Amino acid sequence: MYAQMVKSEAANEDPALLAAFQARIDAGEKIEPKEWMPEAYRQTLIRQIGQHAHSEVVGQLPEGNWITRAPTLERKAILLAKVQDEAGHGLYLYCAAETLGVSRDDLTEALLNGKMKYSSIFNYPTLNWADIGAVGWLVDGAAIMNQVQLQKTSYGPYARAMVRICKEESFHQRQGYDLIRVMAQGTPEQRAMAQDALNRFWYPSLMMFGPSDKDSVHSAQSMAWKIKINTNDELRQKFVDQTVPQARYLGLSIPDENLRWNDDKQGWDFSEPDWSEFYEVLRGNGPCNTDRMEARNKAWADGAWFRDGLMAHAKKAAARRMAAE
Ligand code: BYC
Repeated sequence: MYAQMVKSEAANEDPALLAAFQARIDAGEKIEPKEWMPEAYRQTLIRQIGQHAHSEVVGQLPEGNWITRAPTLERKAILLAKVQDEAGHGLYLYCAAETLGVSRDDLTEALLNGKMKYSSIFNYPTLNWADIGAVGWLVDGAAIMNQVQLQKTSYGPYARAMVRICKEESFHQRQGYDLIRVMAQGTPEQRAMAQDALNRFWYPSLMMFGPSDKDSVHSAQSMAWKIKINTNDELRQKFVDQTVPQARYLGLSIPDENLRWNDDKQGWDFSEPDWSEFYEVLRGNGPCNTDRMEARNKAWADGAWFRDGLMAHAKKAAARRMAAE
């Protein structure tokens, strides 16, 4: 339905404007907020940036739950800083989406009423401390693999937001790897926890890149517009190639009996995730979908008085300014 909508809107647009727009994209120019853009380009960006922003905010939930249970003061401070960074990423991304003419409230309401998504990965639980290491190592590792290329995306505000996000994600990935390294080199019980966390987070992390290219609805158009620079499968392959040696260094096993080095492609062959599980999670049937949405709904309801106060203050300040002029 989305693809049909995009096509019918594009059909009403001036072919000369569309061609000039595509020429700018092909020449590697950045598109800025007040410039003409096809409606479908704008809608695609709102969908992707909005989904990305929601992911950053919902992504705080599985980790925030562990701040009070971090085993040392140092780990607590690191986790606190990381979770605060995720909130910041959400804010930069909502700001980037707002430049496309949609309000942050509209985006939040679309998330709460199920019209918008957030990353599938955050519907999996963090059961123990090793999971916090796995989230940093694998989840942030997968996120940064995607986001590095998004620094080159064609929409200026999105590309610029990505620069700072990538710097912070790099710290997030390293702290996760360091945490899991300490556990992998710890007692037999800690080592078993690290392996168990890898076992549970491996396939959900592979799913973060989206469906395989043959099933990806938006990739072709998004790549023609340079919203996406790499396909889902290209990024998934790069992630596997980066992560396998890291796991080996730790003495941990990737839970995939088909994992083999392929000399021809100079990369690893690996098993695809269970795509039926992925689509079930997208339909709202993952282990934590209900909890995550309850937490977001509660936060939105609890914050109503604060949003009302801000609006009342802004109105009074505007009235005072008008009176003074
Ligand atoms: N989860 O045609 P496709 C983080 C949907 S947070 C849910 O390939 P596209 C972090 C897709 O939306 C980082 N849905 O789509 C935070 C589409 O459905 P709709 C999150 C998914 O957009 C806190 C349908 O499947 N990163 O790092 O071309 C703590 C068909 O897919 C997923 C981003 O958001 C998924 N995994 O490509 C720790 C990156 N995959 O909308 C860490 C920005 C696909 O038509 N987003 N779908 O109903 C992207 O790069 C792209 O949107 C994707 C998907 C690669 C994810």
